[in-house]
Amino acid sequence: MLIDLPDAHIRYRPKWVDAQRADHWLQQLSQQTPWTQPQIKLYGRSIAVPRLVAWYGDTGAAYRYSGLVHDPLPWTPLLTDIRKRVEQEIGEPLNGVLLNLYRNGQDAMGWHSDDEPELGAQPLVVSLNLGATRRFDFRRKGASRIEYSLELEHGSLLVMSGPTQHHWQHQIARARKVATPRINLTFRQIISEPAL
Ligand SMILES: O=C(O)CCC(=O)C(=O)O
Ligand SMILES: [Mn+2]
Repeated sequence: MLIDLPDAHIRYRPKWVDAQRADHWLQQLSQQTPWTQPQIKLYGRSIAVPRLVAWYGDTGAAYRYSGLVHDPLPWTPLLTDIRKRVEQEIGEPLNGVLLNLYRNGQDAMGWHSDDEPELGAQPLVVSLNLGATRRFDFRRKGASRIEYSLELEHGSLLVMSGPTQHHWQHQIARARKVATPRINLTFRQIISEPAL
């Protein structure tokens, strides 16, 4: 299903994997991932981001998030398998994946675009959703009104490409009623080393 937003290219595929496989991946990734909680500096203070993360990728695919450059963990057999399936689906290579664990509805991700220079001029971001359904919002850069929202379901795939990151921001807002975890895997293609 194509999401009809101007200046964007966004595709959403509910049930990209069946529930049984999605359950298995969620359980395996919850257990085997060395989750960390990065601290960001805000007005001179250190604040823990409200979620846990892990960055995997090819050697050299260093990625900057939360203001820090992260060296990749080496691909595991499971992540290699998922990566192959995702690459087959979209027909493009992907050399890194950011795993986000939202432990419950208190965990969230603020407004941002995935427009770091190392993602190139037209960033391709392919995100796989496992576990709790969470709402994914879009707003135009420079605006505050939410223009579109999607419920990202267990086993679904969201593909953002083309000009999307130039014109739009996205967020996962807090959700008071959500009591179960969600893992999101955002596959990316790191084109160059980040400028240090
Ligand atoms: O959890 C999500 O669906 C969003 C993750 C995200 O936007 C990111 O990792 O850049
Ligand atoms: Mn993002």
